[in-house]
Amino acid sequence: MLTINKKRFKEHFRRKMHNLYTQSIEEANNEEILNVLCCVIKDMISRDWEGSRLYQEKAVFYFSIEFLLGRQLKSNLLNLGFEDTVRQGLKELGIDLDDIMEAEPDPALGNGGLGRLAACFLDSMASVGISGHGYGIRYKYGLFEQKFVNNSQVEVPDNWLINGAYPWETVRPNRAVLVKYEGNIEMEEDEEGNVRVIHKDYIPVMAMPYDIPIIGYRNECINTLRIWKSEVPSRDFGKLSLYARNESASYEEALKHKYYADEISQTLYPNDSNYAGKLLRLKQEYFFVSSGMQDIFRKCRRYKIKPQELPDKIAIHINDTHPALCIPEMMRILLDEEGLSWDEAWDITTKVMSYTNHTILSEALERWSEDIMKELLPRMYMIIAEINSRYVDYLRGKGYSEEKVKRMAIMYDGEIRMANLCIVASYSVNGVAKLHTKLLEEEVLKDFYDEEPYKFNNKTNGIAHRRWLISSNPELSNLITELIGNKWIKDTRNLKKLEKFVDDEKVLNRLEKIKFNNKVKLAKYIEETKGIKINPNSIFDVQVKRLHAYKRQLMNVLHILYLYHEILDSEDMEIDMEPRTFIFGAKAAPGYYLAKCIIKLINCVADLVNNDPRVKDKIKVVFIENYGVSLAEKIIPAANVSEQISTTTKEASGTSNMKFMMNGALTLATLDGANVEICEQVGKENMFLFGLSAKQVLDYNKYGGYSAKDLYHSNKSLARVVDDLVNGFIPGLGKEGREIYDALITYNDEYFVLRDIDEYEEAQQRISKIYKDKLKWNKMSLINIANSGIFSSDRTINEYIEDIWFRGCDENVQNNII
Ligand code: 26V
Repeated sequence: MLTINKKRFKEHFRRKMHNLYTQSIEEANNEEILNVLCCVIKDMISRDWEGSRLYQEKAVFYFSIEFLLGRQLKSNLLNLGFEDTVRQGLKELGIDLDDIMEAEPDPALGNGGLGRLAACFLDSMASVGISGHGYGIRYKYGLFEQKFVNNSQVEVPDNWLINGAYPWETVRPNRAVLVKYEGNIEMEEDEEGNVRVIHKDYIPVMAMPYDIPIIGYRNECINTLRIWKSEVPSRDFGKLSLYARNESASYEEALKHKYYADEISQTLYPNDSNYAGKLLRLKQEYFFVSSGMQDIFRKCRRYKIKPQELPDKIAIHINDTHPALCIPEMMRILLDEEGLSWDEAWDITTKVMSYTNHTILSEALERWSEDIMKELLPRMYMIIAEINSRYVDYLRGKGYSEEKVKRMAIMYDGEIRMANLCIVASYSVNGVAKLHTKLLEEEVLKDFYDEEPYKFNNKTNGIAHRRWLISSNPELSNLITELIGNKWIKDTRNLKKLEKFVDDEKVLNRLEKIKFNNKVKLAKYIEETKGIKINPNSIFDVQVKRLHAYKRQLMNVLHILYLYHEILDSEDMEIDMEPRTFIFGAKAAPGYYLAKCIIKLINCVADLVNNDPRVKDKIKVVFIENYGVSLAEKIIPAANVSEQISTTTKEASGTSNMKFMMNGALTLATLDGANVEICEQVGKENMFLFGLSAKQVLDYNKYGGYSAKDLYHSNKSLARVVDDLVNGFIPGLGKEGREIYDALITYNDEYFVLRDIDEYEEAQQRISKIYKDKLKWNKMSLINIANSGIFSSDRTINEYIEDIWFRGCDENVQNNII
């Protein structure tokens, strides 16, 4: 076990400050102190980090175009067990650790759920002690910073790198690799008659790896997240100098080449639902896939692992379809570099790849145009075309109708369907919650499930409880340890032991006090940043997640308008309700106009309600700017109500639902995604459910029969809030109101907001009623915490290890079908 000694730590710190900055500690600013502290910690872990890289039983490589890490200092100190000593040591040097923690940048290299899940998985892989590493992109600009100007979202670039660097990273120039774009593929025959594939006249881009240590919880396991930066090849790459395609290229061409290379890792695409088919995005996908695959093969060659041994030695995980090119890239290396036959290469590749699907929204499915693929990545195109042709032959050989062959083909109508490629080439395909997996099997991917049912499995998502409970809610975490001991930290199933305190009023009161303290802290933050005073005794009702029509922030805000009318209508403007604070946090994709209109609506409603004295502070509405990991850590521990109100079937899993539950919030939800499993854990009496069932939604979608207009005409209070969107009732809301009105009424309310809103309102009333009975509320809260253990990502990762990565492929897959 790594240990730390305060005296030596202080000496090390002082020395490092001098070495890096030739200055004393007193002269340093917080950023410099942070940098020195990170260097000291990296020094301390260097031996374990080196050791973890040595070849273990089997290594997992998790490819993801996003890793939404969040700040690392607190979590690293927690996992190392160094926090107290470092805090004390720094204090003696006149430094407050909390100030340094606040100075750390929050790398926002992801959009939302998918990227955050990848980060939780890294944490859990290290903490359960497997050799599991991430491959991704080192975007110069992460997800934009959100500002509100006149109540609308404005995007500001996220310049997260301080002077071009990140304190936790180590650049490894000797591990740089070359990624080849465009050019021509030629076949050449050597003297022995072997055909060799040669890629000519390509554009070379250098991928420079930056390593971030991923520290396991008190177990000496340190894995690596390797993210790649694109650069123009340096002269070290021999012939591949600046003047790539031809040595006599002009200065202008050289500059063009530099722009071409730099652009690739410049920015994260800020979209997480709408597939746009942009060329640069495809360049990004191939960039990190090719670098990662080459890196893996370099490692394997160094350890003298033969290609045939790969399925026993490595597992490659494809996180959504963005890294799908792992499949043809592995084929390329095995065919063109290792000289294997197609059948041998295919056999190995399909025993190594596994794939997770994260959404059933059809607009998010990646389909690349064949023409773009052919032009940009000619060798990838050839290999995909060969996979497709063999697969289509196989399907026809089974006598399937052309309709069915068409649906299942990888290439069709000039497009390459990346999900189909992943399913055909992976030995495992999983969804991220039970309901989602069922929908994949029975609806979205039914043809494939009928064909190879043994490939399909569920892995319900989870969250890193070390970050989302222990480090973000220390008071609650300490109470839990005081009550049931500390075994739950390593195995969260032990949280169940809390149930025996369900009738213990003392414990329940302490739980309430902790929640109250967290609410006071959040209220302070909100007052400081937004100037809005909120009442910590009010119900904190929170919806924080990306803004998307299917997540139905709109239903939440229409309900607030409804309450507002109720207050104004009531006698003496007094209605019998517990005071509420509605808290929102959400970024909209910059090009998603309806989502931006909804942001504006929420902000305008907030102004209206918060500034109307007749409301007498019964309701407050706060939209916290720039929601992200660091803010989530402040907001979630302070929530009483967790809003998980997506249109049933649309939210694959959700993970904030789990974070809220673990922190004692009660869930207001549709039976969508992992909400179903939260319900299985706590029982429907310990949450607030409402809304259409999955079957009802599927039936509406299949057979029609839904009319938003009919609902609007038959329900006066509903019509009133819908009319508010366009009749000037909400000051400052302009054309955005019409846009939302049209989505609801003219375009028939795709996400059934008007269909579910009455039931939602009733569920909200149940909340108000139960909250009055503090004892009952606290009991429910305790039951939620006690049953949240299953949602630790340690559980999820152990399932991936057992059922997928270490088990390898099913014998049915071993006799690969094509
Ligand atoms: C999709 C796309 C589509 C094309 C444009 C760029 C882009 C970028 C990211 C994505 C991924 C969207 C899928 C996603 O984030 N799904 C979320 O995954 C979470 C983790 O499994 C899950 O909890 C959420 O329910 C699901 O929406």
